[in-house]
Amino acid sequence: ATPPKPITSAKDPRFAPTLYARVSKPDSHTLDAYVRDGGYQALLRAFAMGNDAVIDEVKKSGLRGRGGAGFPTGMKWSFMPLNDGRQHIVLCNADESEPGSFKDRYLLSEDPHQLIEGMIIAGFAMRATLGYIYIRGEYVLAAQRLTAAIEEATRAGYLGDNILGSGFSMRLHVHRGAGAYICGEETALMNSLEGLRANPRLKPPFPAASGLYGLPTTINNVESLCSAVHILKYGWEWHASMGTEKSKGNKLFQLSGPVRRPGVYELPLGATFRELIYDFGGGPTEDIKAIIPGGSSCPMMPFTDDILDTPMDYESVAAKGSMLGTGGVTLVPTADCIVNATWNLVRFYAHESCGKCTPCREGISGWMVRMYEKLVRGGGKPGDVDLILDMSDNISGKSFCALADACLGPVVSSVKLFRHEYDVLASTGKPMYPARKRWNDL
Ligand code: L3W
Repeated sequence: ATPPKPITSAKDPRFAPTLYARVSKPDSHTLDAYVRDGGYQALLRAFAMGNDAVIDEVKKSGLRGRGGAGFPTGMKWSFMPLNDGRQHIVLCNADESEPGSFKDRYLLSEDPHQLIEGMIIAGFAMRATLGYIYIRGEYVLAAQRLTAAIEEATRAGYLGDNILGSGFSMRLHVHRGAGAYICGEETALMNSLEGLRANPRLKPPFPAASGLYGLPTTINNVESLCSAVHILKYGWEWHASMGTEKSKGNKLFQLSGPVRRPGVYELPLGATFRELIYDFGGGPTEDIKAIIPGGSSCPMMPFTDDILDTPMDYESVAAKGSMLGTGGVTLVPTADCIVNATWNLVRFYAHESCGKCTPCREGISGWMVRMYEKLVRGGGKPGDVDLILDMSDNISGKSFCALADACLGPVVSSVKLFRHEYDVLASTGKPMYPARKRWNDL
């Protein structure tokens, strides 16, 4: 297939999305429309190339996991054992629950066949004849459309036995979660899928060695699997020609907060925050003091020219002390009390903690959330802010999974950036910026 022109800048007039190309088009979720738009061609190319060549193609493309961690996808696929005689499994993590992240939702509901094609390609590459899509329970329309799309694809011979005469067979199942953020942690997700309580498991062993039901498993984010379709369709060079030296390709960025045009924007990695917020988002509608760059777990950054001109790639955002994460960019208004806004996030993590390990159960769900409540309700005292930092230090790096550290992202960064707001509230009981109704209503 003729590849769309690679995008090297978000301002490039040739801007042509691939992942979101079909979103909002009539009947985009149906098989007929998908095939009409060139769907399942990538799969034919994958079958023609052979399993190992597909893994090689994804490796060379430079694709990195789009669920937040940015781990090289091709390398992850190559961890699967070869010819071990066991059932191999491909798992799709569609439990999108990170505050500020809402990109997978529309991939799932608007273009389910794109994901199905990505999963078959992944399954073929890794000799996995079984796949599960673990989707967050709240995504009802997406789950319905995905289930219908799997049925359609199976009837048309894209799933099931001997797919398109290739000799490769695969079955896919949709599993709906029941509303817990921790189920997005890959090992907790596997426990949940097995019918157990969603407690994370110890790593290593990593899923490729022992995953779902102890079988070799590879788990990828929705966007990663959809990206694989276009890599196979247009070739690794096309993907590698976009982005930066170490962060290749196009990515879905999400923009929320007080901005004229919030939404999901597909841009090359390395586009700047300024391009996303001003050129695409139309600019903020009120004064902004901070940016959360990649979903709520990623430390807040100040709303300065230096940050606005920072390229949105894994390395550049890390160099500024935060993380690109899922690319969920949230603007924090100046007029919002930062302690109250952070408390909102702390309550989220406290509520979503599985309670398995002490630093998270007692630290985040116990001490941290109570400290914030006390401060916001006006009952704090001057030493409380240092106590928050001390507690954070004691929790950091000591929890069983990343959830507690994820909570510390906004906590520690907001204290560092807006210490004066914390100090005023702790010593006077009054916030510098009175809480807006929407926070209090929660
Ligand atoms: C084999 C090794 N495999 C790592 C695999 C590992 C996993 C992937 C990434 O958390 C982050 C978190 C959130 N041999 C391996 C290996 N792997 N070393 O690579 O692993 P890891 O541990 O770096 O991250 P993780 O546990 O997958 C994901 C951040 O993303 N985040 C998340 C947001 C939430 C959503 C959502 O709701 N959709 O994405 C946002 O920033 O804080 O740090 O597969 O097995 N040696």
